[in-house]
Parts: sequence; structure tokens; C-alpha cells
Amino acid sequence: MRLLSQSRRLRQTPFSEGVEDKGVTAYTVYNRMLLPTVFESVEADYRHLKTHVQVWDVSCERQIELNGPDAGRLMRQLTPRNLENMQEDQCYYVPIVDENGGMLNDPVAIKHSEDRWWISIADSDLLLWVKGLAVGAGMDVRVFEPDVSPLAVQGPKSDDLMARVFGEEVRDIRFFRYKRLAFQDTSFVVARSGYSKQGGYEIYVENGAYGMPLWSALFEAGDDLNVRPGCPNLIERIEGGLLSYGNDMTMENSPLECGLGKFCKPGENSDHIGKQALASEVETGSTRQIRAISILGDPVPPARSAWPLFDGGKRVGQVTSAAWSPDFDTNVAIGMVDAGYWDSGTELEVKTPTGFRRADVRGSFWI
Ligand code: THG
Repeated sequence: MRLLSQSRRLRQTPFSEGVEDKGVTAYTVYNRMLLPTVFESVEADYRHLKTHVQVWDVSCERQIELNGPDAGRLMRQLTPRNLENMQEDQCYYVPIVDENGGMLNDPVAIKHSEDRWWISIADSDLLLWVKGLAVGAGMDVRVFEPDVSPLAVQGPKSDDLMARVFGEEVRDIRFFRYKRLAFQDTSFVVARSGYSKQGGYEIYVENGAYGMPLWSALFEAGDDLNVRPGCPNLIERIEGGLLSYGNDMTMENSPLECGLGKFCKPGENSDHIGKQALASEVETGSTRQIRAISILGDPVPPARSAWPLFDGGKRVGQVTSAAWSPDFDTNVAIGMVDAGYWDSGTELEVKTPTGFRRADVRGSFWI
């Protein structure tokens, strides 16, 4: 991989040596860090993910640590999600919104204790917002990026592989819960979570020096399970309706528009920033919403820009992610659709780089 000019600004990861050694063929940049996007081909990687088990270098899901007496109070300002019943072994998917209710990030929060949290961020400079709020309010909390790099193990055989490396107790970890499990002379947070619908775990590797030893241990233990390197897969994540910040939504969108209303309880979390804006949107209703969309016809190219959606001549939304799905025999897509046009079964047209196509709004994602 020499197509991107490399420098200190574009960060490598603790697993980069393994990723290169196993033949990565494409990267993207995420949080100023390398994120693999293809090993064999997007379709071959997809089939393997749905059949076997993969190890993903998702170090670019950087952590923001909140540490100190005001950590819990700061966390409650950051998200409209109600955190009152969150336990010390839980992870929550938490929209982070600004004062207008605009999405700043859609991370996973990990609660160590009331005084110590990690925010496992999507691709935006959230650290700056969090530090600004903490300093501006004179809070007693340290906000920093620790040396933590997530490694995901995803696919139907992930339980078997993880049990071999971390012991049978991994099987008892429930969805979005974690256990701290031993590896060599250290231990890691191991959660049942990950950016696919195929099941699996995320290992939060503390101290990059353990990166390659863990990478090697997983590949050695999984030889007969056909373990391979992988990465978040474009086709599978669209089929599953997993949103991509910066692609499917931006600061211009509210979490309600993004279908994240179930994680927003502006009435229950009394402190959060953007509460007024979200409460009034709940009152009046959203003007647009994210939808699953089928694009008919031959395979479309990847969406490098938003593709406008039309009803007759009228622009009524945009498609933001699209890929050919071998399993569903259609182009699967995610788009933002205006009120009045988002009902299941609505037939629209989308302007793709290869021409206009029929685009059908669906009632749900594929998996
Ligand atoms: N794992 C971790 N950090 C991350 C991601 C991750 N940071 C960046 C990015 N992904 C953040 N975005 C998402 C989007 C979706 C999910 C997690 C993080 C996700 N959603 C499930 C779903 O929609 O089915 C479950 C949501 C729930 O029910 O709580 O997993 O993947 N560490």
C-alpha cells in the first residue's frame, strides 16, 4: 500500500504490521488513522465474514477517556441517552449532539465506573468538543486519548475462536456487556459488540505493545476455523443498517432523523446539550429520516458523493451509501428521505453516476 503518502499525521496502528503482512489491498482514513477496507475483494470478504471468522484492525475507533469526579456528569451532558441504569460492565450506543441537536458523533460508551468512561468514537474530532466543555465548565475531570486500540473478532465462528484465546467464559458475555479477561501478563476489556450483524467481540487492547502478540495468537488459534483478516464490510453494514458518520449523517442531521430516536430520551436525561432542540423535534416531527432503499437494476458503483433522490422532477432526499448485495440480489442502500416520501413501498428515482434508476423505499433493513 503506497498510494497514500504516509507521514506521522496519518497514524499507523499496533496491528499495521499484521495487516500488511496478510495482504490488505485498500485503506481509508478514519480519525487520522489507517482503516483497512478490502483484503481479497469486498464481495469475497463479505462471503467469508458471513461464513467463518475474521479479525479486524479497528484501532481507528479511538477512545476518549473521561477520568475524575465529574466524568459521569460530563457524560450525561454529551448524550441524550438515559444513562441512569447503565451498569459498570455495559456498553451503550450513544448519539452525541450539539446545542442544535446536530449529530457530532455516534460512538459506543464503555462504563468502567461512575468516575471513568471510554467513548469509542466514529470519524469526527470529538475530543476537542469534550475537552472544550470540560474546561469551559471548570469540571474536575481529565479528558484524553489513551493508548487503547480495538481489535474486532466478527463472524459466526467468533465464539469458538475467542474461547480458545480467552477461555470459555467469553461465551457468557451478553450483547453490549464486557468482561476484563487475561491475556499473557495483562488483561483487556472484551465486549460482545462490533460493526457487523454476524456476531462477535471487540477487544480493547491497552498498550500497543500487546497488539501484534494478540494478533498472532488469534491467527494461530484459528487456523482450522479458516480465520482471516477482515474489516467493516460495505455490503454487510448496509444490509444491517449500520450507519457511518460522515457518510450517512453529519452535524446537519439530528439523531431522530437518523433513526436513533430510541437512544434519545430528552425528557429523561435532564442535563444534556441540545435537549430543547430534540424536544421540539419530537413535538413537531422530523422533516426527513434515514431509510433502507433498494436501487433496481445492475450493480452500482460505490457512492463517492450523495446521490439525489427524485419524485418526478422534485428532489426529495439523497442516497448516501450503496452496494450490490449478492444475498439479496439487489443494490442495497441507505438514504435520507423527506417527510411524505419515506413510507415503505414509495417508488422514487435516484441519480447515480451511471444514470437514473428506480429506488424503492423499504420499511426495514435487510438483516
Ligand atoms: N465499535 C466500537 N466503536 C465504534 C464502532 C464500533 N466507533 C465507531 C463506530 N463503530 C460508531 N458507530 C456505531 C454504529 C453502530 C453500532 C456501533 C457503533 C452498533 N449498532 C448495533 C445495531 O445498530 O444493531 C447495536 C445498537 C444497540 O442496540 O445498542 O453496534 O462498532 N467499539
